[in-house]
Amino acid sequence: MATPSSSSSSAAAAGPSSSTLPPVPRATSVLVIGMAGSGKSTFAGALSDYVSQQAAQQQPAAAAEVTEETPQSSPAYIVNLDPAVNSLNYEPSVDIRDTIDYKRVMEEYNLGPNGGILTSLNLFTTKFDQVLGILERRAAEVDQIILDTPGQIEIFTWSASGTIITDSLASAMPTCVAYVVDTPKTTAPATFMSNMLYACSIMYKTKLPLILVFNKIDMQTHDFALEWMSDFETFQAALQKGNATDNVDVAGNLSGARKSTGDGSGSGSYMNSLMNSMALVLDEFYNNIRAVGVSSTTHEGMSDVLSTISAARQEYLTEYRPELERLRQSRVEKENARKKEEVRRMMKDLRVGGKGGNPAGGSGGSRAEDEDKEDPRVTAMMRGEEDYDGNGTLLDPDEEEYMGQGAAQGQAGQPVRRGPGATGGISIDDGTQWPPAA
Ligand SMILES: Nc1nc2c(ncn2[C@@H]2O[C@H](COP(=O)(O)OP(=O)(O)O)[C@@H](O)[C@H]2O)c(=O)[nH]1
Ligand SMILES: [Mg+2]
Repeated sequence: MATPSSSSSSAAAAGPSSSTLPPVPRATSVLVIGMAGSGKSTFAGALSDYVSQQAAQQQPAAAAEVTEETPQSSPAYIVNLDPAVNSLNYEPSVDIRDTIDYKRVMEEYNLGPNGGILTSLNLFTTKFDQVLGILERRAAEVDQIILDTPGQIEIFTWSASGTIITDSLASAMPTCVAYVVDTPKTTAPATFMSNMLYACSIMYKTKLPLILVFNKIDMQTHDFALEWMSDFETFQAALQKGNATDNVDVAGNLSGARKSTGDGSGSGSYMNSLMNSMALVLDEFYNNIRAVGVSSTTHEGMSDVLSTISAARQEYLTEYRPELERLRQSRVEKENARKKEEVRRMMKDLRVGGKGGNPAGGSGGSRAEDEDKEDPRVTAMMRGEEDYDGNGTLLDPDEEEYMGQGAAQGQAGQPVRRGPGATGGISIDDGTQWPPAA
């Protein structure tokens, strides 16, 4: 299992200076995702408070005096993406509820609660470019941009709007996912496994660094979870003690509640053998994942969360961003090649006189042969070379004069008179010539 590290971002990790991506900003954005009631909003507020407290403590007294006159930027910026939440324990900087009235969406579109959240999120996503503009500006001033997502986890993770929000955020700044787990409700192997599978699928879908945040450790220590993740046999032992849906005790030492049903009866059940196999599959995931325990109410473990976000930022810079850069580069190259090919085809279709393709003058070569030859004038134009001496003026072919580069009787780039006696012509695609030969 990856452990928290306090490494910070470096310019070198940000990639080459010829990057097609915007420069790496100061902020790291943290997408807070998790099941309903796991404590996402409480965690988002607590993280913001903690970051602010840390910043205030680190600020020297002299600097504090200056800030009384000139307001300093806040070290965290929170975005609420849950349209259905009633009250929040923090003051969001951007709130989806300011733009979208979730209840009206439900009424207007005749939807239930889940459909209402999904449609609200879709409507909000149509404005997300504006939100992203704000976040990009803020990213230069704050350390963290925290995004609190709707309780219905699948609405955010598997909807088009969730994907658009995640991808556009991740291409604008270092981004990681904080997957919040309700630790007291995860002590049964089955619920633990279900949470891990969810986290795993989110990690592979977003391809972003993921942090497992075991929340509410003031109620239940997360040691059992760390043990299950690091040692497959302890998870197997927990399964042997009873049904996969039974909880371990509050101390997390696998005796107590689970032991009371532990006559070995659970070990042979379908559920238990499924859990066993799943745990083996997830072994690789556990090796690449960062896990921290935190209490969003007491702030216990918050410093670990911060250092883990730092490590996740580093991972983004060394793994996600270069891949993003590569994809963007290849898209640009493909687009350039497509444009080049289009120009080449267009010039072939509009070939005007000249040695290679003068239909009226007759070159002696076949049309197929001509097509294989690259027209040096087209190549020159696309490269912007000096030897292209057209003046760039587009002339209406119906006008008396048009630009006939290399026309049989004209010099390259010289206007050629069309009409009786003109030898230039425009070859059109079906092999006929215009104007038709007399
Ligand atoms: N004891 C304890 N309760 C918490 C903690 N974090 C959240 N809660 C409670 O869990 C409930 C759900 O929290 P909320 O943030 O609304 O969850 P969300 O639906 O995931 O956003 C609330 O009653 C919170 O007070 C924590 O760390 N410790
Ligand atoms: Mg919430």
